[in-house]
Amino acid sequence: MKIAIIGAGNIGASLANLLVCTDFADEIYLIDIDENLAKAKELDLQASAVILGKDIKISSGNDYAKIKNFDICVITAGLTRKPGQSREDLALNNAKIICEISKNIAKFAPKSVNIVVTNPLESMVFACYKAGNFSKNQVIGMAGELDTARAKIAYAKFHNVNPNSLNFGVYGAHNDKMVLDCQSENFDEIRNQTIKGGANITKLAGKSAYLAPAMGVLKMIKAMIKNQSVIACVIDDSEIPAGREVILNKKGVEKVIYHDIYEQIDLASIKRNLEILNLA
Ligand code: TXD
Repeated sequence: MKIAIIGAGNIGASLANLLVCTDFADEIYLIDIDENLAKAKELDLQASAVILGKDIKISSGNDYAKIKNFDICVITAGLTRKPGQSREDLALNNAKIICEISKNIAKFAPKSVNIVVTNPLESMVFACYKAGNFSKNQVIGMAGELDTARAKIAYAKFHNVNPNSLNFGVYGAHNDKMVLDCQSENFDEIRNQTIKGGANITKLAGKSAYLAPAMGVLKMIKAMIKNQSVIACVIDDSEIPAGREVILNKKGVEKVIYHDIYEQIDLASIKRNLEILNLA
């Protein structure tokens, strides 16, 4: 697979390094507005690949013509939350960035599957879909896998079980309205810890989480290749993006798997955020 990573910052570079460890990518192209940063990551990753003896073509720049007919574009470009900022505070600036990037992708890689990571997630997924004029199955957002992992960790602590033995998901929006599909006498605390998972890291490190987000994207790429299910932000017939369980294939979303809990997703608030950005 030929994979472009647009935004060679923390998540983008971490993802690229994960791709070097696996066999999913034959070629990686890193795009960043900061070309020196992208070049530095390119050089670092090339050494990473040689350490493992992997033949992966890794290059970088700001030239969208280089992603002609790429299979996957991962969009991590944009601004991150500063301590105290909400994801929505980022919306206007990041929407402009995502729209510009999506138009460029549509021009050179119109069939690519686009995995959006930039926050606020649902709005950015929708911005990509609209600006690039992509079909619904071509645009997916990564956050549900991360929120689910955080919820499982919180649940496991309260119930003294292995998080990997748990089998529930977190759906809806990647914000304080997310919907946890689990039952517990400690539900409110578990929900609260899940919601605060990102902000805690930002408070400690002064920058947002990036290792687990990159792993979430890797899981999606693996699911595309192996036809597996993941939780992804997708746009359904209601034209509202939200985290749902989906089966992926190399063309993107093969099927949305319905769960009753989706009825609890606050679609109206997601829609309002789209309207504020003039996207709906
Ligand atoms: O679960 C999730 N979806 C998330 C999302 C979890 C954590 C963080 N999440 C969001 O991902 C975060 O709030 C940001 O919106 C993105 C990217 O986070 P990251 O930590 O990777 O940010 P960095 O390190 O600042 O990288 C962003 C890069 C940076 O190098 C900029 O120079 C570049 O984006 N950038 C651009 N590249 C290309 N084109 C344009 N226009 C551009 N603007 C900025």
